[in-house]
Amino acid sequence: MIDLYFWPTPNGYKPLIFLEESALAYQIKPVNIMRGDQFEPNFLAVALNNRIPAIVDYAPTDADQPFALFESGSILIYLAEKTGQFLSSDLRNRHQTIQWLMWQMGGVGPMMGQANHFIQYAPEDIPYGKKRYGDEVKRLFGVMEKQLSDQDYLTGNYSIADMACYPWIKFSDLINIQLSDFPRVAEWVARITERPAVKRAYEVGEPIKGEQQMDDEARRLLFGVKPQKT
Ligand SMILES: N[C@@H](CCC(=O)N[C@@H](CS)C(=O)NCC(=O)O)C(=O)O
Repeated sequence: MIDLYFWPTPNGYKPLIFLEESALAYQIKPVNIMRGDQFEPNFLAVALNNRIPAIVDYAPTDADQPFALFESGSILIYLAEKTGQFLSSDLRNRHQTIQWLMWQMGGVGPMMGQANHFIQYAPEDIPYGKKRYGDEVKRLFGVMEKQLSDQDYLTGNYSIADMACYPWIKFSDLINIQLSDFPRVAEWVARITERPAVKRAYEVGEPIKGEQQMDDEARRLLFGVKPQKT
């Protein structure tokens, strides 16, 4: 059994998609990051970095003691190695997949996160931030468009690199990126959206948010922004 510490955000969906794609038994432990659950001692004992996602594997292959991990990329590699799925054993393909996974972890995720922050959440309008991160995201989409020009997935077969990119790339409209400007990326999004396991992941994940909104308390917890006086 694997416990997945989860909130329905792009990083949260990466391991949830893997778990739905594989036959691994798992249960979700919701961590409401808009109410400060990420700072609770029982979560910090699993994920010192106070960020979701994290997992605890109660049946690791090496020993009886449970094994905890945070960082979505490391979780995906761990799950791929545990199951032998979605990460090739061929040396070149394996490392190309890890390369694109790192590209997501170091590029797409942080840059889209910052673009989203300046466009949706910054308490004041900062055109420089919007342009800097928006331009970088467009560059990354262009790179992805080239990589997908002659193949359906980032490194040939559907892999953990695709699982890492998909939950971010699919919300491009929120940061004013037109997917129609990147037709091969748009086809790739549509292809992955149709996967039954991906559909199940969002059916499982979305209801966990319930009525939770991005309110003053969430802004304070996530961005250190003081509530605005009315
Ligand atoms: N590099 C980390 C990023 C994790 C991350 O930023 N998680 C966000 C949700 S997408 C979070 O937990 N935020 C809580 C906070 O900022 O306090 C990963 O890929 O796992």
